[in-house]
Amino acid sequence: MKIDHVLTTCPYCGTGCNFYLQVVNERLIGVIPCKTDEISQGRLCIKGYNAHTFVQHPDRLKHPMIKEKGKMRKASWDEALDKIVSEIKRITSEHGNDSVAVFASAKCTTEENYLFQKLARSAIGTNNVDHCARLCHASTVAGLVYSFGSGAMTNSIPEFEDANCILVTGSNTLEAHPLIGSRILKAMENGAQVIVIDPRDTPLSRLAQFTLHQKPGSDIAWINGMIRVIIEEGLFDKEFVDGRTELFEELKQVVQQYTPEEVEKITGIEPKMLVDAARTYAKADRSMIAYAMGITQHSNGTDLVKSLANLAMVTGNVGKESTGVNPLRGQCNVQGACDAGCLPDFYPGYQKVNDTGANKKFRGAWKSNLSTKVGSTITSTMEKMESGEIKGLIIFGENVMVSDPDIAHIEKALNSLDFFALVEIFPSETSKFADVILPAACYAEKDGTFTNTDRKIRMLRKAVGPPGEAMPDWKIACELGKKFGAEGFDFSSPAEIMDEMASLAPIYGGVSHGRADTEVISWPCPTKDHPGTKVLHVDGFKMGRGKFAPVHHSPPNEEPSEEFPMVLSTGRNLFQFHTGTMTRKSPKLEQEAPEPYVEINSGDAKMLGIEDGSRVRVTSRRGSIALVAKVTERIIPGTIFIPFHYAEAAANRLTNPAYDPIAQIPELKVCAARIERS
Ligand SMILES: Nc1nc2c(c(=O)[nH]1)N[C@H]1C(S)=C(S)[C@@H](COP(=O)(O)OP(=O)(O)OC[C@H]3O[C@@H](n4cnc5c(=O)[nH]c(N)nc54)[C@H](O)[C@@H]3O)O[C@H]1N2
Ligand SMILES: Nc1nc2c(c(=O)[nH]1)N[C@H]1C(S)=C(S)[C@@H](COP(=O)(O)OP(=O)(O)OC[C@H]3O[C@@H](n4cnc5c(=O)[nH]c(N)nc54)[C@H](O)[C@@H]3O)O[C@H]1N2
Ligand code: SF4
Ligand SMILES: [Mo]
Repeated sequence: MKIDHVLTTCPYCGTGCNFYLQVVNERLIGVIPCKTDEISQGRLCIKGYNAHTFVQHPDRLKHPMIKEKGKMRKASWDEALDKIVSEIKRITSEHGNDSVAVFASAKCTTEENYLFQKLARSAIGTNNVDHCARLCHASTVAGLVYSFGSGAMTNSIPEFEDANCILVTGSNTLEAHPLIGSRILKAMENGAQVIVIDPRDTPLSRLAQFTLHQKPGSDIAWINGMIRVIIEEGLFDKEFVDGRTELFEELKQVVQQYTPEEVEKITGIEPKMLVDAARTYAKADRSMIAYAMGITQHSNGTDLVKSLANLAMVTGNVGKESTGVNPLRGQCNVQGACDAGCLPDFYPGYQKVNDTGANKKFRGAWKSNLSTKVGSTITSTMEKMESGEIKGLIIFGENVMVSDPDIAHIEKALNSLDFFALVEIFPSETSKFADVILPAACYAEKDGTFTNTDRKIRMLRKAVGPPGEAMPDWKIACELGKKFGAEGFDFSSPAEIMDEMASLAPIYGGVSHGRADTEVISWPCPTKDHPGTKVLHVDGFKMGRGKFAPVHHSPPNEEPSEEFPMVLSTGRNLFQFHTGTMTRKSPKLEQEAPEPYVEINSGDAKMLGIEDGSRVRVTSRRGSIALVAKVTERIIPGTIFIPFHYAEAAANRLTNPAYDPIAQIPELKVCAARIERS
């Protein structure tokens, strides 16, 4: 019996580890780490080691299906694709092109995402294309584009090891990006000071030299407070501030009122701890900031991101190795889906849809009349579905009935649609609402690329064939494009699709499968002989000077009240991934974290008569769920935490759909709730 080893990329987090899939007779039997991979260095986390287990699960979708009289029946590919095209055409001819929306997928390859947005823009005629980045790092893209001119991670994963100081906030790095977390531990071994600022204890905060706990939603106050200390004590980088930035005086004015005592009132952080942390960050030669959802998922998420950029610029920690502002991107290919233009305001390579030059360029290339009207985000699409303005929806690989805030509202929105098509690998909570379901090939069954959080192009290589009649998403998008009658959907391989994207998106100009097969390239990579770019903004910012943002603290949209006295935060655990369609089919992962739970501080639990392991009910203004209590010291009094992985007690029944006005990212990290014994 022959065992094949196929080198590919992990389908879970944005770290982008490579590993070998082991194949015997078309069966996947295991995962082997890859020692020569620059990112994973021969190690993996438990999700990576189990990434083969869901692929050949019997529940995989195997045939196209059409809903008839409320029941799903098998259909041929032709029939199902024709149905989608005729229904979408009917809707657009009656209500205009913007009455349809497409959700792309950060689980699909960059090549596939390139085709999803091309399908929306060129074949259907709308910029209504978006994906889960909206719920994730939309505020990073908006905030860092304002501050630096580019929304991506400024530095690279290996550089963590050489930093002298690492400030981690709103990132549970060892559980959500374990192989980045282990680089931070390595940095500590090398002598780096690590500062973790998080409302909960995380595995990393327990090891860090500095652990500060703030009230959820209070971050701008401590960031402004630190900047004030740094300026007052002359610890700022005058040369960098004078030479490379603007609006410093305005920033200086705004931070004045954030004295350590004032910051304590807002955040609960002790003045001495704040001052010590500020000094440590500012005095280190090379300080890195890493952050994730604890910063971005707020109704002022864009201001929060800008605020972290202020802190880095004031100390000159941008444009050098082992410094910078480093948003840890979440999904395996959320970076690539953004780069490929699955955003309502950008063509591939962050070229604005309402820029006449860019519009002309893409019209010429795609031979199609493209709209210059900025499209609708996921957040506003849900509202427009409910009001009847958007009537047709195609989703490629998202599970909105578990992942989007205020599920009762999502349910109403999906029920209001005239037509809904879903491309998936498994039946999901969302698939119950679909009129047509198409079966897709998953990561192990196709070629293509993911772009990881530090902008590296990572190859996916087909290890096994897809189940039943399932097809890779890129082929599905090509078939749909052709049936819509659009030009430019005649691709015979993902490599060809990447060539087209590279010819239109300058940041990918030098990227090809030929190169990515043997080299590790980070974009921007404008030409075939360009080596790629590890550190951004070395010689300057895209728009000239880096821009400080004088921003003030503002409270979350919903604050505790008598009826809802607790602050509810939501997030992740190590073993499960998102809505669990994949990890909950992996026996080892499911065994470790099998059921929904809520973390509550031991003092609060005692007061409420709640014991560890007892059944409780958590209720917010939008819904109520029953689950098990985990009594812990890990969380600060007055707050509770629920992982959003479990459909049977979905945290998003409770969450607040209020969103950031600029990025339209919902406030998934704070809402008011009540917890009681059930
Ligand atoms: N195991 C696992 N790994 C994953 C994922 C998964 O589902 N499971 N998902 C991937 C994806 S898409 C993403 S986006 C990343 C997310 O990765 P993370 O953002 O690290 O994960 P979260 O659990 O959402 O939240 C991070 C931290 O924010 C803290 N926090 C809550 N409120 C606040 C606040 O107001 N301020 C601050 N500063 N912190 C706060 C929480 O206590 C938590 O420690 O993980 C990726 N990796
Ligand atoms: N309360 C709360 N809610 C949150 C968050 C939070 O912290 N708290 N975090 C938010 C964040 S950061 C994110 S990124 C979102 C994630 O939200 P989603 O993207 O909706 O979550 P996933 O479960 O990753 O959904 C991906 C779907 O794609 C399918 N899939 C996998 N591979 C393929 C493929 O190759 N092709 C196709 N067509 N389908 C495929 C999977 O089966 C799965 O159903 O959730 C958000 N929701
Ligand atoms: S760290 Fe992320 S990419 Fe690496 S093995 Fe774990 S889940 Fe996969
Ligand atoms: Mo995410």
